[in-house]
Amino acid sequence: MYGKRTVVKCGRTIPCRKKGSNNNVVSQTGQRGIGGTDGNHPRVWLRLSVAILVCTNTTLACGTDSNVTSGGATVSRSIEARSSGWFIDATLETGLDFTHVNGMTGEFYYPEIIAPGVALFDYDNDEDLDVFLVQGQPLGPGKVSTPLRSRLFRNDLTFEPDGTRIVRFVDVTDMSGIRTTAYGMGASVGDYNNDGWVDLYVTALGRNQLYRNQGDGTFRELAEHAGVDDSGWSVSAAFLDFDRDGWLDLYVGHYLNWDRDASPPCFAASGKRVYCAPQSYFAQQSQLYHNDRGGTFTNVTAAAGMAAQFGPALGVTTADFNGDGWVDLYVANDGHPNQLWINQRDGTFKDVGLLSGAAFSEYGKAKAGMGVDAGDFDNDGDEDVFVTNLTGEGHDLYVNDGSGTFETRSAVAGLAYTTLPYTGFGTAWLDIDNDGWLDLITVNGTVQRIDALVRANDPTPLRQRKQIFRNTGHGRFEDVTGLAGPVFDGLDVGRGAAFGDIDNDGDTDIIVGNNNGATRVLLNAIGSRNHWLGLKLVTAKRSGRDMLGARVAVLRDAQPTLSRRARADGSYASANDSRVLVGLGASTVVPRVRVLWPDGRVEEWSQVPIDRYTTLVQGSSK
Ligand SMILES: [Ca+2]
Ligand SMILES: [Ca+2]
Ligand SMILES: [Ca+2]
Ligand SMILES: [Ca+2]
Repeated sequence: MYGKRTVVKCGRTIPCRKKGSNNNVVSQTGQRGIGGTDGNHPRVWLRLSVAILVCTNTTLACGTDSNVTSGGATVSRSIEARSSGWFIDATLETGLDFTHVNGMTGEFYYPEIIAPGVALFDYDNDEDLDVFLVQGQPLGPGKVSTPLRSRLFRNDLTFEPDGTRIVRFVDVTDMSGIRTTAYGMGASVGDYNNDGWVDLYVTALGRNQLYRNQGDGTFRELAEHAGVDDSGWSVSAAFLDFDRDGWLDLYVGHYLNWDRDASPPCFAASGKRVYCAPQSYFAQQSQLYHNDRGGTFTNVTAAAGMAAQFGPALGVTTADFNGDGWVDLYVANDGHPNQLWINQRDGTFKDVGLLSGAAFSEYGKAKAGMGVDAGDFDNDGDEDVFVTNLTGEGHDLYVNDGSGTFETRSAVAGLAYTTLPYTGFGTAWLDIDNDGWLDLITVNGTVQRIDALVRANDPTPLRQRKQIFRNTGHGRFEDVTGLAGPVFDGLDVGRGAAFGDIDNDGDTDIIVGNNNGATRVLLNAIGSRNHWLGLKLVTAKRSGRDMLGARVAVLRDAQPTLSRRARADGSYASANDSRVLVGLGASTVVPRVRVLWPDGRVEEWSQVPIDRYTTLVQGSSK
């Protein structure tokens, strides 16, 4: 299934080390916390020794000669040399063999065009990102003969003695106990029971599922027991500790009331059958659940003040937008005003989308709002928002003034007209080239048939290119899609996208979930040419749970402070790498790292090594 191997060799900035060691991953805390000597601790990766062989080559050549083995033959080529652009398509050689089925019947059932999401998470705690891929179901009788299941792929990342990285995904669904049956939409991840093993929440058209990670490679489905077995139709969800009690709560974004048997067909002016617009259906109420600590949740949607105001939610991201230390929530609604739920610090939220300037486009229009992410693109210390929209609308950039008030600068930033031809879904702020400025990627695909593709007898005539925008550092973005490589020239029906460092080489890679098509693995070929800081932020509790929502300030001499956060949410229907990866450009100076923990405490570290991942345990700074 995976005859080829994807390899990335150590480079100027990439420490290499021996096979079997945990490359580029160290614990800053040594004998303390989860990096300590507790022999009973379940984490495999903590027991791995750190044997680092640092490449001494000072040129990029050290990273330009890697090996790809196929069928016993070894082909020498590097990820950089193989790529004429910024990303390579490593789908086949990594073994991520998955094709989404949207269950279409020719009846233009609306849910056909909404999924699938992707999750990147380290379910087995061996310090590499594994992948969960959401599958559809037949939407009409008798159209699909074999059972369709979402799949879990384990990342068996290994390192050759020369530092070569080999990414190989192995389908472990059957042994994992994950057995999805509903029509899958998306996935979100978070360790809801604080045992150090990240859990999985699967959204669906139908009943959602909560898979508790049992720490032995298996999962147990407990949504009903936990009280989060929403039915209806949900797409994006997010774990967030909104009351700062140290337990992750859950927001489940709901989309539309759709009933297959009560959905009249829709037609274009030409008389041709088309997918109905979302305005054909009523929005469904999104849900907020409070974690009761004993493995169960309480629905607090009404108590939190969120019951009355809701739109058709597609994208969800959590961040502290007004800088008061309490996590807030941004919801991208389809055709309705987007919502900015500001945490009132008393268990309630207040939607200030309209007042804050983050609900509409700069021309006062409520757009389609699919993918969303928050990030500090202008390095002024606050969380800015990017939202993807429909073809003809253009995507939106909301720039935060630090207080949670936003100015829409899509056109000025160069993001309005360049995105007009595209229907964007998955997206993220990510520093593709690790120069310290957050760039943007969108994965695209329309929701109505593209005439030119229909005329060409394309079986999936919704396909579009992906786009990359480089942050110039001056409030503007350049469309550099043409530099991104052949995989960015190809057409797909892009929906979910998960962002994370799949090969642990210090740059952000991507898994793209395509509707009714093959999932793609895009490996970053340029980020690790610069220096970087990799942080895993965890609790001091025995479990060492990922501290979603923790904010990091990277303080540099004579350069702007870089503000980032630990998050898994954002994008569209997907879950991202919860580690924090910070691009440092050409600088080899070790910066100071200040962490604002989700409970409000602040700590600072001065000796965090660069060009590798370090675990920072709350309470362990010296
Ligand atoms: Ca793993
Ligand atoms: Ca857990
Ligand atoms: Ca900002
Ligand atoms: Ca990478």
